[in-house]
Amino acid sequence: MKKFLDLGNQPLANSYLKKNQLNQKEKKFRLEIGFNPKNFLVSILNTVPKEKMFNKNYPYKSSESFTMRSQFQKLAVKLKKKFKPKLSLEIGSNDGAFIKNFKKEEVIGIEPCKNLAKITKKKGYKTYSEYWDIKLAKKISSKKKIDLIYSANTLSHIKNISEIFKAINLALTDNGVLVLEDPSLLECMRNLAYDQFYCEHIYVFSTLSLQKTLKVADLEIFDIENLTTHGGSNRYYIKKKKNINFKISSKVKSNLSKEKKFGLNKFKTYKNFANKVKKSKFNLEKIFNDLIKKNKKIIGYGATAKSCTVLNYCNINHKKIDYFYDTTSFKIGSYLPGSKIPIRSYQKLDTKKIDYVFLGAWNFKDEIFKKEKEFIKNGGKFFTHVPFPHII
Ligand code: JHZ
Repeated sequence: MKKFLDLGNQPLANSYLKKNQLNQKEKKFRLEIGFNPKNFLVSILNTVPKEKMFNKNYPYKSSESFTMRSQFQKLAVKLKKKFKPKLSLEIGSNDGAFIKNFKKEEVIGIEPCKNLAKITKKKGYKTYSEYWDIKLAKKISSKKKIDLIYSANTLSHIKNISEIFKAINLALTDNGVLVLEDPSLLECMRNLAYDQFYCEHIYVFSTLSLQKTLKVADLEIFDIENLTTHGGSNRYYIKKKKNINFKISSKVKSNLSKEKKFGLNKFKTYKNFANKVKKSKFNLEKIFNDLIKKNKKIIGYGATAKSCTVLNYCNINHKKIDYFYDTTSFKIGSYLPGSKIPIRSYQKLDTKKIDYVFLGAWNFKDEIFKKEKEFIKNGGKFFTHVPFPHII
């Protein structure tokens, strides 16, 4: 791995602090990012044990956003129509936003975070609260193989990625399909969204890197959809190599050439990105300092895992942002890791109380702006670091 970016000492992104933990020393790790010139994988260099991140206290729920709920619902309808699966499985089923669109006897959830698995189990969905690996794949598919495996924003969180794909190959029927969705490295670089890098995001995949990694597990991409989700994601349709029933779409070739044209196969592209990130930090700090000098009241919107990287990298703490609004019950009343900014229960934005809003959940800008149109109409302002630090 060749290192290209150092985002400093960072706490664990989803380790929100309780009030009584504010004076305790937080565990930090060095967030450095590297590029592997052999298989083009971009990954964080110092990983945190999975049990420290994905456990019974996991705070993120997929169902929190209207955008995500409706996307999962539409996708489930589409996949059922297209592939007619008798048995489906989701790796990282979270609180059930995707699997709830299936009949209970036709879907299995895999969710190692016990607090989330409890939610789907309670609703009657078969859920294994375990980490996905070869052992679990064998256990589940020994009697009946899976026709459709779906995984969104999960496989990029798992270190031993080749084993993960081998386990998928093992569990799938010969005509089975893996649908995989994760942030796109190309969009992350284009948007200068360096906050896609944090402890949980071990990888940010490109088509180039996935193609090479899948090959090791005898799998291959046969179609791709470019999505706007999470600031730009790719949905990959993957099959067994020996399966000739699906034609390889021209989208695969066009995505590969787009990525090559951008230089995702070259180290110097990543060095350029790192230089731009440094400038972005400088300019975001400047926006904060200017607003503070003018005595503006600043709050944050959406206490995301991504925010942890930006806030800690750009030295933004509770002295610069009064509080964050977030709708997630697990997060309310706690404090963002490192920056120690309190998280409050969401209230409609009001220009009588707030001047400027830092958009932590910049990936949900459209949904949030729709909700807050009164605030904007009355002169309230949002600002973000994506694709460059600016007041919107
Ligand atoms: P959101 C998490 O990252 C962690 P985060 C994880 N590693 C990952 O990959 C992605 O999810 C998928 C709040 N919100 O989705 C809810 C409001 O308060 O960008 C969430 O806390 N009001 C698994 O945390 C946060 O913002 C709103 O109107 O970076 C959004 O988090 C909306 C729309 C959201 O993921």
